[in-house]
Amino acid sequence: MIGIGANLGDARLTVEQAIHRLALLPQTRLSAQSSLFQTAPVDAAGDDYVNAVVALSTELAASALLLALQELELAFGRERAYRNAPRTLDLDLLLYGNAQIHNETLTVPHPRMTERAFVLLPLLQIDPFVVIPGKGAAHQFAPQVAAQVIRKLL
Ligand code: A4P
Ligand code: MG
Repeated sequence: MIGIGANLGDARLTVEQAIHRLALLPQTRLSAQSSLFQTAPVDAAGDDYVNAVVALSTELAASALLLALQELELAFGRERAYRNAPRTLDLDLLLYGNAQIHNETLTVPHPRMTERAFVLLPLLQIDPFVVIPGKGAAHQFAPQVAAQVIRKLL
């Protein structure tokens, strides 16, 4: 499961393009995608974000997938700098099957995912029964993020 966020420029277009690019990764298939959501910034200043979550089926190892995500972030950063209209794209590896990973470059499940409506609600839209390894059913955390502003984009 991949969390996608953007909050500069045409954030919605950025997220849509990012989903398209994720679907084109080698040895990878897009198996589900959430709606797009407009969300108030959490622990950050600035404009609202557009957020989404996608489920990938992939043969890539978690480390290779993280590298691919970082390359995509860079590619979007570069494209935008090139056009002199900077925008950011954040791609987080939220879940990798049932794996629990903790090393210098990667922590999975993503440590902050249960505290954030912009991750939790799109994730639950894809799979209301999804389990976060080490933490249990994701839906149990939903009440804790109920105060965070999140709106489904049509
Ligand atoms: N890293 C470790 N584990 C992971 C993982 N599971 N997925 C390492 C991705 N990266 C992981 O990431 C910094 C380093 O984390 C990477 O080099 C990688 O090795 P980053 O994305 O470059 O750093 P960041 O985004 O500045 O920090 P961070 O902590 O990832 O930020 P967050 O937690 O992702 O928060 N509010 C709304 N409404 N919507 C948002 O999307 N996003 C943020 C960013 C804050 N507030 C937001 C949103
Ligand atoms: Mg991040």
